Amino acid sequence: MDILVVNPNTTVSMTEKIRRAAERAAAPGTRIVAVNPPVGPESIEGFYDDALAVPGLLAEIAKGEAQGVSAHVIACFDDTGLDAARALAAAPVVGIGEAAFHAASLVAGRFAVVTTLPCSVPAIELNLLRYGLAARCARVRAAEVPVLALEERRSDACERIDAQIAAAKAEDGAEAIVLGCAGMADLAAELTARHGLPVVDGVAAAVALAETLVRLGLRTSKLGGYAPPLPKRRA
Ligand code: 5HY
Repeated sequence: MDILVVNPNTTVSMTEKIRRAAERAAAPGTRIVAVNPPVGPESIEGFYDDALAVPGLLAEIAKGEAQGVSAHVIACFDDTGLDAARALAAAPVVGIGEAAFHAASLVAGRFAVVTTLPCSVPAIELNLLRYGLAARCARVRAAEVPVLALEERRSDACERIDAQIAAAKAEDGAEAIVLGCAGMADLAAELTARHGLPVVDGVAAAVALAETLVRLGLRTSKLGGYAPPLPKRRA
């Protein structure tokens, strides 16, 4: 099967990091096609960037549909444009945030999310409510790390993420951690080992869930909110 993994921001180094994480998670026989739009914000930090990224994301989803991919993954932790993408697509569309929340809920009673900046927290909290999983999340923490700092080797991003994980265990009763940024995808294994609890990367969780949906023969329902967009002039 072919899975299209879309990084909705325009930072190619992040797309490549996401590609590597997706390929590590993919089962034999699954081909990962990782892309990012040529237009839109270089990183998504908060509601404004999130909205700006949607047109470019949807254009990539449309290309994937035309190519007949088996499933789509939206590789931004806000699940940018997820509902619009599901209305556009016949194939399943999985957001890395939603996937990570469900994976964490299957291995822990309570989890905490560690994301980048405070401006990214409300969108994640709203998604938890929307998905019916807010009761399972003890807290959404910000490590005070800009998204693109995760692309710089010398940044203190890892130390800041470590500190938030330690606090989530000590103060929030977190039994698992969800990494709240696609740019953290390469950190899950070492953080799991260092902190002694499941640390979930949404890219891997989304690829695995997308493969499962394809194997179950499940495609996006075309009734109700995910019905195909009505034909009209969209200037
Ligand atoms: C992400 N932003 O996964 C989100 C994380 C965030 O450009 N890729 C981004 O901070 O909202």
